[in-house]
Amino acid sequence: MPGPVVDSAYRKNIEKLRRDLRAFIAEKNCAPLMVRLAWHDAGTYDFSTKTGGANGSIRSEREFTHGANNGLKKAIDWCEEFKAKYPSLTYADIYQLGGVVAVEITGGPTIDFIPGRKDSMACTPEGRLPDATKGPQHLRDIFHRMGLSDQDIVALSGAHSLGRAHPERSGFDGAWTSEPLKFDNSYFKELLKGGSEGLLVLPTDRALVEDPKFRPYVEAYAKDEELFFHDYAVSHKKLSELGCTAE
Ligand code: HEM
Ligand code: ASC
Repeated sequence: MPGPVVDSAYRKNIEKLRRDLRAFIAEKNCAPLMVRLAWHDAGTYDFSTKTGGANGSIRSEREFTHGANNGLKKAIDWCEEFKAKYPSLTYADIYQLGGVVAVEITGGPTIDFIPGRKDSMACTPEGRLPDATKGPQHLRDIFHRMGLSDQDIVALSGAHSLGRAHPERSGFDGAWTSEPLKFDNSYFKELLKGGSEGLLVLPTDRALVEDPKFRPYVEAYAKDEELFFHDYAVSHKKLSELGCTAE
């Protein structure tokens, strides 16, 4: 659970921001980028040293210039507008609420959001986020370091239901599904098909169907969208709270 309990004024501003984010994300069609921003702020967490996590540090120039964060400066700048409107809210809460609202308004599950994350400008070393050219062992190295499980890896990868890769950002090109502004279980269905004309499969996506421990989750989520939504909401909440322990 993130940080110390917040007071009622803070909570009220969170609910106002939630509405503002719904309107903003719908108007800009930027749900995918908002989810990626939340994930890249949180995904630097190292369980063993308790460094990184959902702490707003991605706004520091040293961190947003990491290769993995290409393209995210745009979303960081959008969030400055919300920080100016609600100065008491932390960047960490703003980024994570953005990710939660983006999943919700594109048709995905409701993700429980607990406010109270603290901000930091401490930049973690480059290389803590996954490298899309690698395989299952790399995914495990990266996500287990965050304290997340094999099941979390597969469930969270379902976020690639949203958005696309951009050659100028990652070097990859294309969307994972035919409706990249709709959050559903189509990412898993496409994975089991083994790739469709014009759609993207990263090496790390393919790893999920090839690895014998990952694959059963892919099959279950392709078959049962409710199960996927349930597990995704649990895993996304964990991701959104990495490094934010109650005091
Ligand atoms: C986009 C890699 C996990 C959410 C991307 C892109 C890459 C990538 C290469 C394309 C970036 C671009 O060119 O714009 C990976 C790898 C992962 C991973 C290797 C390891 C499992 C996740 C997770 C989430 C996520 C856990 C969220 C929970 C997204 C979203 C986009 C994206 C929403 C689309 C962004 C846009 O359309 O602008 N990812 N990702 N990814 N990723 Fe992941
Ligand atoms: C995204 C993304 C962007 C923006 C743009 C809308 O999800 O990757 O570059 O939103 O499409 O401003």
